[in-house]
Amino acid sequence: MSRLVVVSNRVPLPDENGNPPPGGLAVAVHAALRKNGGIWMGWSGRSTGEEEPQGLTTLEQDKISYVLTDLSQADLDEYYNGFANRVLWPIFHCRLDLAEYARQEMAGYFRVNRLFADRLVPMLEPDDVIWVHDYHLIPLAQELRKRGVRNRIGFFLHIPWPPADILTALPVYEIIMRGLAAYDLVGFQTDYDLDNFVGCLRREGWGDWSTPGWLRAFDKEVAAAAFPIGIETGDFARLAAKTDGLDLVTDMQQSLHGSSLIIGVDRLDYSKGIAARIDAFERYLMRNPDQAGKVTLLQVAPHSRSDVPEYLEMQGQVESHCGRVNGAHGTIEWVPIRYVNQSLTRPVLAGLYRLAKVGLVTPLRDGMNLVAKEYVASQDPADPGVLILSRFAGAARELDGAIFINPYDTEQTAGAIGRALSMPLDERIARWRRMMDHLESHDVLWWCRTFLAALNEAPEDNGALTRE
Ligand code: ADQ
Repeated sequence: MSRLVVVSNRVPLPDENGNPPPGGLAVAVHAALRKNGGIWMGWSGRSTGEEEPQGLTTLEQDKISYVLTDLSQADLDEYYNGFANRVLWPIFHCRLDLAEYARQEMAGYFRVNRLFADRLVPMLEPDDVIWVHDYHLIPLAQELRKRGVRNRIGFFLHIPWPPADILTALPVYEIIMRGLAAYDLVGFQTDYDLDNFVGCLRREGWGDWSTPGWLRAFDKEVAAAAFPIGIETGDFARLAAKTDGLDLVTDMQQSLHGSSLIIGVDRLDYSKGIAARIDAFERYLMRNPDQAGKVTLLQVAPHSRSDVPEYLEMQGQVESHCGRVNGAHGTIEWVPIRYVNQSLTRPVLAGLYRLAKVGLVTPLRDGMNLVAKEYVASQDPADPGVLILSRFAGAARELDGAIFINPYDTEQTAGAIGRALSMPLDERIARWRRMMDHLESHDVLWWCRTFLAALNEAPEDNGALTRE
């Protein structure tokens, strides 16, 4: 059986007992790595003042080698904070207004991908299967091919792929497209993302479907499909069912004094639509003055990418929206929005999801959105809450028991909050059951297995044009 080699920007390291850190992706990929042994390579999280940092740490545990490479401060600024998070992230989330393109940062992005390739090549064995994750590392396969690597290489994009009109605003979109076409298998979250990718190929005359599941791209055959990522459904359901004793959840419940809880949980990112969500909640309060004191929104949003200026700006915006709503609608006894930037443990998160009558998941654009799935998996089967879900989250393609909203339509979201809070029990159960059945059969292990099975079926290095 082939060894698995996983490459991602960051590597979720196991604890001292060898347990993977919480998080579906980490758990599933660790399980796959343990099966036949393997390597997980990525950035160490350290940046140094050296121009070419030599630091490479290898940790061995349970048949897995964790290979962690240091980056220079310039690498970090240009590759991570620069091209990945100020160019690719906003463009792939259809926010051209926030994209800050700079040639130097693009050069840093390709330099780090070359560095990853240089460090990976000496560790590879001929039968290894390589799985690269996400937008930070799109050019990696091309770099590996240039170095003579003929192994199967698969890529999974965790974020959306934009329509051609948006992507073509990226000055180097052809290089990015060629980079992706150098893989043997390219996986997207949804069929929409896949269609957008094919649309980009067609628009420029660079390729199209040749047979179902196979694209002809830049005169090379590439397998391409949607592999919607799942969560650890069973674990979330079990955690949520036994959180009664968790102090934080109990305290939260008591502090509500019988009022209904609505929950939002997101990394503090402009793609998540948090400010618009708060506006919609305010709209609901204005339309339903009798609900004052009877409903509370808990918005949990840990800070993220605070080195990127657009994130700092958005943090200020969310804070001011929360302050405005609490000032205008709150009373001495009741704060309408509880806004916290803390990271919570998974048992607490599961308990809070279960406590909440409504899960409010309203991204403006999202590859999948795991919070929507975690909220559903955490519900009490006898008295489940209602998921309100943006039609622009990848999860909307699967969770058909949600109330769908357009997050740009404040009135619609406000109406959905009212509808969710008053939904009869039988309708809540029927909607929840449909979603839970799907999440049980399509959990994160299913996702990992399905992707790797498809990659193993792809013919080895079938590309001639990728090794220019
Ligand atoms: P993210 O943009 O990070 O992921 P999401 O899918 O919602 O978005 O995952 C966030 C994860 O962080 C969830 O597992 C959630 O429980 C956890 N989390 C959020 N806030 C937390 C808090 N305060 N404390 C503890 N945990 C918290 C990217 C893409 C998504 C895609 C995923 C996976 O942007 O679209 O779904 O990758 O492919």
